[in-house]
Amino acid sequence: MRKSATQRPEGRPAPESQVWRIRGGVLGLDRPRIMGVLNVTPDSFSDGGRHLAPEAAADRAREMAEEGADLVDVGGESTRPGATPVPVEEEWARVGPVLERLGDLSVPLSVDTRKHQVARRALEAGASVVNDVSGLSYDPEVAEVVAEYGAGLVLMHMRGTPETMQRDTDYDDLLGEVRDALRRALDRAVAAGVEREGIVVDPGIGFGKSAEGSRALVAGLGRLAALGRPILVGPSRKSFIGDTLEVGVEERLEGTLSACVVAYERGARIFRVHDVREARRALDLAAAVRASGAREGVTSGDPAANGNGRNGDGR
Ligand code: HH2
Repeated sequence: MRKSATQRPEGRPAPESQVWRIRGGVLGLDRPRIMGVLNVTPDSFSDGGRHLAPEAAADRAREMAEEGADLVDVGGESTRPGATPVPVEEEWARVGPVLERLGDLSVPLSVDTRKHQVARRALEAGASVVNDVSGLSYDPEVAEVVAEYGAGLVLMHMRGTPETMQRDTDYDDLLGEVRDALRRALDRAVAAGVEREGIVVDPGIGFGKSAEGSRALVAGLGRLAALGRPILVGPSRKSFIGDTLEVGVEERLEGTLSACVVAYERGARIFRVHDVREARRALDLAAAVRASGAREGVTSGDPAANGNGRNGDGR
C-alpha cells in the first residue's frame, strides 16, 4: 500500500508534532523556533566584546525577544576553534549579572555552558534551558543538574574540545558518527533523570567539522531523525559560509538564512542565530510555503520524495 506523504516509520513523530519541554513550559514545534545568541564574552568569533556590559547585554536580549526570538541563549565562554576554557568564576561573572537583569524577559532563557556549576547557578537565577556544546562529554554532571531543575537540555555534537577540534575533521561516516554520539549522550542524559521530551539534539556545525563536513551535516540532517528528538542547528555566521561564499564574518547573513531554510526543510526546528529579525522572516516564509504544500498534499520539492512511499526529509 502506498504511504501518504506524511506517514512516518513507527514510533517516530513528524517534526511538526514534536514538542520541546523546557522548565516552566512547552515549546510546540509546529513552527520554526528561534534561539537568539547573546555572547557576553570578549572573544566570540562574530560578536565578541559587543555585549560585555550587563546592561547592554540585557538590552540586546529584550531586542531579540521583540524581533521574534523564542528563547535567548546567554553564553560566557567562547567555544570558537582554539579557545581555551574559562574558569567557572569568570564565566559566571559574565553571565550572572545579565541573567539577574532579565527576570522579566518575555521569553525563556537558555545558558550556553559546559560546566555544571555555571548551569546550576543559571537555573537558580531563572534560566529554563542548558545548552551544552560538549554533549555532556566535558562535565557529565550537567545532566544531574538539568534533571534536578526539570530544565530543557540541548545536546550538541563536538569531537574533542574547542582547543583541539579542528586538528582532525575527517570522518568515515560523518552523519553516522554524529548520530551515534548524540544517541549515547541522549541515553546518558535520560539515565541521569532528564526527561526525554526536554532534550533536543544538535549536530554541531563547525565543531570538529570541515566546511565540507558542515555543509554535509545540513544536507544530511534527515539521518538524525532516527534519534526521535527535535533538531537544533547553529549555522549562524560560521566559517563554512565564509568558505563557501568567500565572505568575511560581517557578510554571512544571506548564507546563514540560506542554511537555516535548507536545514528547516531537512527537519531542523530550532535555529540558534545572531540575526533574529532576519531569520524570523526567512523561516516564517519557509514555514508558510511548507504549510501551503501540505494543504496541496506535497511535503517536499523533491519529486522522488513524493508519491513513491518515501518521506520527504531525506531518508
Ligand atoms: N555554536 C556556537 C556556540 N554555541 N550551541 C549550539 N547548541 N549549537 C551551535 O552550533 C553553537 C552553540 C558557536 O557560535 P557563537 O556562540 O557565535 O561563537 P563563540 O563560541 O565564539 O562564542
